[in-house]
Amino acid sequence: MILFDAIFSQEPQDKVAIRFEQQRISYSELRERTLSVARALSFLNVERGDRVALLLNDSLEFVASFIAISSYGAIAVPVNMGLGFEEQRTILNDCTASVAIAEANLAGVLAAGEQLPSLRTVVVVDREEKSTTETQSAQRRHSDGAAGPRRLWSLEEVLAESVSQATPAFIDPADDQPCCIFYTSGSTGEPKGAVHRQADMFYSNETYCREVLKLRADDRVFSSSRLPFSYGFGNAFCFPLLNGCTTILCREKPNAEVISSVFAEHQPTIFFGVPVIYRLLLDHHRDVARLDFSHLRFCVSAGEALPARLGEEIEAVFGVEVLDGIGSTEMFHMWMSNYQGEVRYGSSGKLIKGYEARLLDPEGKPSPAGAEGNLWVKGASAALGYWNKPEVTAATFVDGWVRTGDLYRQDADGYWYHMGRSDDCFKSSGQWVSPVEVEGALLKHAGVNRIAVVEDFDGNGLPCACAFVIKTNSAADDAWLEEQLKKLAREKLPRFKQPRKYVFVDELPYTATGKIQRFKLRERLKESPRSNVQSPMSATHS
Ligand code: 3UK
Repeated sequence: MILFDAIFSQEPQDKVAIRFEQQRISYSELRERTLSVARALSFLNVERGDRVALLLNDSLEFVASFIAISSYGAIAVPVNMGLGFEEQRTILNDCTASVAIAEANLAGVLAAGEQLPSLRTVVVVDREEKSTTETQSAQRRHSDGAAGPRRLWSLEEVLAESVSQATPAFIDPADDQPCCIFYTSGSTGEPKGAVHRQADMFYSNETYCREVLKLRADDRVFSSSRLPFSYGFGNAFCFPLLNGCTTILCREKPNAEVISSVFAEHQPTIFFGVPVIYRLLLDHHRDVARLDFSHLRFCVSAGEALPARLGEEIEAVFGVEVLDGIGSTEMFHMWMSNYQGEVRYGSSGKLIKGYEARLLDPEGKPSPAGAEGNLWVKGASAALGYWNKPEVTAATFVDGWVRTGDLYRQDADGYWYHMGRSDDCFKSSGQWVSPVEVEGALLKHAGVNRIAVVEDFDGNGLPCACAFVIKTNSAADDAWLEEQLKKLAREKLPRFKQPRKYVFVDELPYTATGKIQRFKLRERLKESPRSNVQSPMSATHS
C-alpha cells in the first residue's frame, strides 16, 4: 500500500483534512498539493531512495511534502525545528540529504552554509512577503559567491516551473523499503536516525490507533508535540489522515497561551501532550485564562511518565481521562497504553495487542514475576535500524526484539510501571538530557573541578537536572559559584537541560573502572527532602 492511496482513497474528499490558522484544507486540496510537490521532486531530479530533509514547522507544506516524498519512493527526514543549527546540520550530514525543504528563516544558512557537502538543492517556503525578500537576498548572495551546484528555490517558484512536468508514478514499496528517518538523541546525546517503512505507520494505525484511540469520523485532533517527533507524527499526521479525520496544525511553538488559543479556535476532541505541557496548561487555566475543553473526549500523554497526581488533577479539572502510554522513535509509536474507562494513573497501562514485551535482568535472564527488569519489546512497527550506524543498531535491535533502555515492572493485573531508565539519560520537558553533555558545558568553568549531572524531580514531580559539583578551590563561595554556573548554563544550554539545583560536594562515587555511579547520587536526592525547585516551564516539546 502506498501512503498516498491510503490517505486519498477515502471518501468524502471534500472533508477538512487540516485546520491550519484560518485555513481549512480539504482532502482533495491536500491531494492536489501533494501531486504538485511530487512533480517538483521529479523536476528537481530527486531519485528514489534519496533523502529529502524537512525543516518545516507543522503546516500544510510539511504534510503535502511528506506524503509526496514517501509515495515517490524517496526518504523523508523531518528535522526538529527546536534544535540549534549545529545539530540540524549533523542530521543533514548523517543522512546525506541532497534536498532540503525549509522555512524561510533557514534559507540563508542552508544556501550559504559551510560543511553541508551532500545538500545540492534548498527549497524555501515563503509564508510572508518579508521572508520572500529574505529568500531573494539569500538567493542573490548565493549565486554571487557560491562555487558548488547547490540551488536555492522558493517552493512557489519550483511548483510553477514543474507544473507541466508529468506526475510521477507511485509504485508500491518493497517490504524493506525505507520511507522516512526520525532522529532521536540517545544515551550519548549524538543523534541517531531510526529508519521506518510505510508499513510501520499502518501497523501503529492498526494497533494503537484502532485499539486505544478508537477515532470517530468527526474527531479533530491536536498534538502539542510536533511532526518531526514520531509521537507527534503519529498523533497529528498518521492517525487523523489515515482515518479521514481532521488534524489541527499549529505553526508556532506550542506554549500554554498558544495551545489555549488553538483550543478556543478549533475545539479539539482529542489532545496529545507530554506531562510538562499538561502542568503548564493547568497553571494557565487556573491563573491566566480558562481553557475551552468543552469538546474534548479524552487526552493522551507520552514522552515521559505522567506523574499520578498530575493525571488525577487533569481529570478533575478537564473532566476527561488522560491515557498515559509509552512509545519510542525506534518502535514508531506506542506499544503500551492505558485504555479509556480503565485508566490507572501512575502506570503506562497495558501492552497493546500486536506487541510483545519481556523484562530481563542485567544478565539477560527473564526477571521473576512482579520484579523490575530491562524492558524489551517486539512488534512489526519496529525500525529497520539506525541509519548508517551498524554497531548501535546491532546493540538495540536483537533477534526481532528492541532494547528500550527502560526499567519496568508489571503488576498482577497486567498494568506496567515505568521505573526509570537503565542508562543515565533522562527526559526533562519531554526532551532528552544527556548528563555527559551538561557536564561538558559546565566543566568549562575554571571553578569546577569535577561534576556529575543526574535526574532530579521538581516540586511537581516532573524530571529536571541536578548537578553535583566538586569545586576547584574548596574555599570558593558556594552561592557565588552557583550563580556563575547558572549564567554559563543559560549561555550554553537550552532551558530544559539547565540544572535546577546545584549541590557542592567533596567527593563523587566511582566504580572500579573509573565510571561515575550516578545511581548513587540519584539515591541521595531521593533520600533528601523534595527540593522546591521550579519546573523547566518555558521549554516545551517540539
Ligand atoms: C520514554 C516514557 C515513561 C521511555 C515516543 C510515544 O517518547 C517517545 O519517543 P523517544 O524516542 O523516547 C522513548 C523513551 O521515552 N517514555 C516515552 N513515553 C513514556 N517513559 N512513560 C511514558 N509514557 O524512556 C522511552 O524509551 O523520544 C512516545 C510515541 C512515540 C514516541 N516516539
